[in-house]
Amino acid sequence: MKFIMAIVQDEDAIQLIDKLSEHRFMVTKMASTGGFLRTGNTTLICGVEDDRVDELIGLVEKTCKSRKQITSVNASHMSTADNYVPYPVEVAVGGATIFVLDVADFRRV
Ligand code: 2BA
Repeated sequence: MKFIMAIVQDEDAIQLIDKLSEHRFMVTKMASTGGFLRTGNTTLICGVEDDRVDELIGLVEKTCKSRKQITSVNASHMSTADNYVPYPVEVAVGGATIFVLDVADFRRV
């Protein structure tokens, strides 16, 4: 069995959960925050049998879209503590970041 953790954009999360449920995957949704953009994203966790990992990842790939976001970065070389100069930077946020971990034990009690 594998433990899959997928970090997706909030905009895709509900559609992805619907798709996963339709295909009879068990899923838990957690609200999360990206360390770089400091904006909300969604982390989905799923326990799946080894032979269904590719099917699940295929659904994530089909459903989650890459998007560009603008974020403000501090131009430290141009600013001091009293002279903060943020400038906009475009960042491409991926469709999903997926971790696949081996499960040592799984129980429902
Ligand atoms: P954030 O940390 O908010 O990152 C959003 C996007 O900003 C990233 O998209 C990447 O394109 C860019 N980015 C992140 N850190 C950067 C940096 N130090 N310098 C320049 N650009 C940077 P994704 O790579 O698609 O990541 C989307 C979200 O997935 C991330 O949101 C984070 O919440 C999570 N994530 C990605 N890789 C991860 C990892 N190795 N471990 C834990 N979480 C990860």
